[in-house]
Amino acid sequence: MHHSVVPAAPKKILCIHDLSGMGRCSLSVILPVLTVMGLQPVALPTMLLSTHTGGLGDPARLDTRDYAGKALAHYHELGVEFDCIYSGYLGSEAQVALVEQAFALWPDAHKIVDPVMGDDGKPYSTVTPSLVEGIRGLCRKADLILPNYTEAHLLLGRPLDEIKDSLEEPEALELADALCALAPQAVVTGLPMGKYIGCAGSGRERFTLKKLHIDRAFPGTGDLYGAILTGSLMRGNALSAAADAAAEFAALAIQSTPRTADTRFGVWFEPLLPRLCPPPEQ
Ligand code: PXL
Repeated sequence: MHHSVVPAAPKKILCIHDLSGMGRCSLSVILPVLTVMGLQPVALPTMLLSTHTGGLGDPARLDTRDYAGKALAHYHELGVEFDCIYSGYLGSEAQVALVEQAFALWPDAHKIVDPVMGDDGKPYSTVTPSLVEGIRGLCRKADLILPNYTEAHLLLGRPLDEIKDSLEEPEALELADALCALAPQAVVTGLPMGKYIGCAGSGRERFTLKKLHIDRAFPGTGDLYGAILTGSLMRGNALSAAADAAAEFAALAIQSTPRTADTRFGVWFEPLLPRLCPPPEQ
């Protein structure tokens, strides 16, 4: 006799990010990653752009402000329960309010905020002081925040000219600990640590990771990292294991991108996606 076992429904993750058609960042990276990890991403694009804003000229843009609030209301009316809400690039304070609205509608969801605001010691062109303040407020409502080194400084109100070329391990941990004044858990990425790029975590689990020698920078690797970390957490892993998996995959994607490739178009992660599939059930 066969016993049919009904599989558990894939966990649903509300992804509030922009959709940049080309350039391998935000939703165009997050959706395939979470899907191959066996999760159900629900895309709430905050903005449509032809490309990201990192060096490909002036992209065509469409703000989804009239759409996004209605989409949230629709999901709520359908009785959808989200296991996680994961936010990223937000183009305006209105989009910060949209994420706050989602947090209020689904208070039990695990709330992950990637405070996308800048890189390399510089804020992105769309980032104003009041947007930084709004995103800091959003971080205070999150369970976990994922700033890079530049964003950590912006969140903590530390001057950007204090950004160093290389950090020692205690300095990396101090930064992660300081971020826990905002949210119960924090992972700070992209820390220059000698010939390594480090990530430091604080909160319930304190850890540092030193990564392989990464000598090229690409747009979208923070989104790749955040998506894998989020997916791994939703699959039941501890934060340190999730952060490890994310760093390893991001490093591999960088190493797998030919040196001749135009970095503005992002890392060639697509052939590596099968590695993120969960092992088959026995
Ligand atoms: O990966 C971060 C990101 C996301 N979305 C847009 C961006 C960037 C970084 O430049 O421009 C539109």
